Amino acid sequence: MRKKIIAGNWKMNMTPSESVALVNELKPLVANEEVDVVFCVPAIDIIPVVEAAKGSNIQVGAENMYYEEKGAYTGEISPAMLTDAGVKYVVLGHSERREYFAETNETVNKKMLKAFEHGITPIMCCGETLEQREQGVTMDFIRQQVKVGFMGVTADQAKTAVIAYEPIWAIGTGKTATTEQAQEVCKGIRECIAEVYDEATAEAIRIQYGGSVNAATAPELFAQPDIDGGLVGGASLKPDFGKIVNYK
Ligand code: G2H
Repeated sequence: MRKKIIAGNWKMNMTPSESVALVNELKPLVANEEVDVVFCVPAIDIIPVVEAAKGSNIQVGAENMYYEEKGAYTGEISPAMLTDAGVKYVVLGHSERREYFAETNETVNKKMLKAFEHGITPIMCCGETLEQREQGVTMDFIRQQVKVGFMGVTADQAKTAVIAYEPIWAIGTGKTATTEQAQEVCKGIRECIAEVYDEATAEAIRIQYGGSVNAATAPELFAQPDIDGGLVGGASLKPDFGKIVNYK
């Protein structure tokens, strides 16, 4: 039985002081030990959020990181900086990073390998554009993202990873994929993992759905056999997130 993982992706929204206020507001609302609860927050918010979340079930994630250990990479954050600050998860390859910051399957792969090396669990995002869906190439595109993203990742590492399926056309648009669409792709991703690794790895890996998840859509989405939780943007900044975490 896979434990559900429900992660907030704050994106570029909270200042450090706002982040502390939000954690304090949400802490009692997300106190559900039956699921893994992760707050993925901007780099500058990590330290105050880790501090504010102490003693709660909230685990803290980053929204990105670099794949080098250290050195002359102005503006970047290393994996060791994240672990030292208390980070357990990192979102990699979000479509916004692919679109605005030139992330490719190859750079995502380098970051995946680094994250595992440092004991950080990656939440690797994948998902198709509306055009790709209409052309019928959704699964081909996603399979490529997954295959390249996991290159060199061992089966034991892959078992601990999280994949977030986020159709680009559903991100921040208020247009959630239908439950059937989300389940179909998450199942396809699991089949891809079974091909690359084996059944045991496919059974263990957790696959989230992301894209305008809210308190109304979460229960049906999370009840699907291949959907192991959600990566939640807009609704993770509101008390609604408590309802999503307690979707049952
Ligand atoms: C998709 C999601 C979180 P939202 O990017 O990663 O954001 O729920 O606002 O669509």
